[in-house]
Amino acid sequence: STNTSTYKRGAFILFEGCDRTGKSTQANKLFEYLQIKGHAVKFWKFPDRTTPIGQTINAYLTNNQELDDKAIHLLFSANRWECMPKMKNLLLGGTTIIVDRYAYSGVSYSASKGLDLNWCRCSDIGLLRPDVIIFMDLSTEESEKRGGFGEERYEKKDFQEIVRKTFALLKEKDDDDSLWEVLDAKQSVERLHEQIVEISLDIIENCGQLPLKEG
Ligand code: DGP
Ligand code: NA
Ligand code: NA
Repeated sequence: STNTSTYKRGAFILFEGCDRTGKSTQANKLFEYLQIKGHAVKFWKFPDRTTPIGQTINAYLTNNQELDDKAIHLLFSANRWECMPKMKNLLLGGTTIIVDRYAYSGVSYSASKGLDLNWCRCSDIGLLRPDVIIFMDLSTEESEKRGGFGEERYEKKDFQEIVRKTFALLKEKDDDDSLWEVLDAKQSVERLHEQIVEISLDIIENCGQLPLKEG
C-alpha cells in the first residue's frame, strides 16, 4: 500500500555568492556530510560546462569566445533549463540536491554589466525555486586576499563589487525574504560548515510537506 504521509521529496539547497567566497568548498563539505549520514543527495554545479551549451559558456568565461551580453545571458539561462527535468525527477524521487550557483548568479552577473534587471529575470521565470539560498557574503577586499581572483572573465575586483551589490538588491526585492540565509563568509571553514549543516537539516526535515515551487 502507498503511504503518502511518510513521503518526502528532496530539498533544493542553493549556494550563491560572488567569486572566491568559499561557496564551492562549503557546498562540497555539505554534500560529503549528508552522504556520510546516509541521505539521498546529489551535487549540481552551474554553469554545467559539460553540455554543448555549457561548452560555449566555458569558451566565453575563459575569454576564448566573444558573445553579445544578452546572448550569453540567455545561454546561462538555457543551461539551467536543460537540467530542469533531471533535477525535478530527483527532487520528487526524494533526493536532496545541493546546487552551486543558479538564477540569482544569472541575474546578478548580467545586470552588473548594465543589462536591465527585469529583462534579466525573464528567461529564468518558471525554473524550480530553491528551498533555501545560502548566501556566502564576503567583502571584495577579503575575497581578493584569499589568493586573489582567477583569470576568468568576471574575476575582477571592481566588477565583483558591483555583483555583490546586485545580489543584495535581489535579496531586498525578493517577496520571499525568508528564503535567504546570509552567512558571514569571513568565519572559519568549520564554523560555517556547522551553521550550514544546521540550516540544511532543518530544510530537509521540513520541506517534504511543501510542493516543489516553480516561478
Ligand atoms: P564558477 O564556475 O562558479 O566560478 O562560475 C563561473 C563564472 O560565471 C563566475 O564568475 C560567475 C559567473 N556566472 C555563473 N552563472 C552565471 C549566469 O547565469 N550568468 C552570468 N552572466 N554569469 C554567471
Ligand atoms: Na569563478
Ligand atoms: Na549558471
